[in-house]
Amino acid sequence: TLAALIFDVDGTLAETEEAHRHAFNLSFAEAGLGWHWDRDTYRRLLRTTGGKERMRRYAQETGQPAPDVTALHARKTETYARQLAQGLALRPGVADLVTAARAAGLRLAVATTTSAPNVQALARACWDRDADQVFDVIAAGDEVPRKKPAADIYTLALARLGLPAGAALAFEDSRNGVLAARGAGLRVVVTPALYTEAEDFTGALAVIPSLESAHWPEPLATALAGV
Ligand code: XBP
Ligand code: MG
Repeated sequence: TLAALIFDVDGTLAETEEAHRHAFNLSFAEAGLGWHWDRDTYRRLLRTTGGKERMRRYAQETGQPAPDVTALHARKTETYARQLAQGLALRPGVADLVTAARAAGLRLAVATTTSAPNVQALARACWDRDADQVFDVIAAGDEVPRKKPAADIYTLALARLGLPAGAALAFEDSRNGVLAARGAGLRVVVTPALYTEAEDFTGALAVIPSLESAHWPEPLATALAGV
């Protein structure tokens, strides 16, 4: 039976990647780096998960010395939080799914590549609550050495939940996320996002346009029936 839901953040709970992209670009401009990531460039760069890893990868690709990634990323994280504080919408169905899961006694977790402060910024913007009031378990960013598509962040979330993979269901928007969840032995439901809609989601339990209840696959529909 289903005891917990584990959510990816970026692209799954909300369409956050444009806010990330703008925050990266602002930090590059402030540093006088001469870098600018347009949408096509960013789509390609998203294959490298993690903001710091993405910046290092871009320097490598373009044959430039790596900048001070730690400082750039700290500024990027501040800028991102300020942007989210101005408003962010959850994707359709997310708020109701979280409410229904709570009512059904399911536990809620996050397994994300994004930095922990970004999870907090999203929870404040979308739920007006602290992230740890919305989610029982948060596994984020640099808590694991290997980011998605490695399974580590999902394995960590499961360990913190104290549950085997068979008792949980993961929610993702990307191929890297599907690979990570599957690597941890989880079933995974995919809601493709703006930057990931053309990706290959082989291995997913279901690929649905949104998390609205009309689309809920088994075992979710049964677990939440009648709440
Ligand atoms: C999302 C990411 C993140 C964000 C930026 O992947 O790759 O790196 O773009 O976050 P997923 P940070 O949704 O698969 O977790 O800059 O904080 O790393
Ligand atoms: Mg994602």
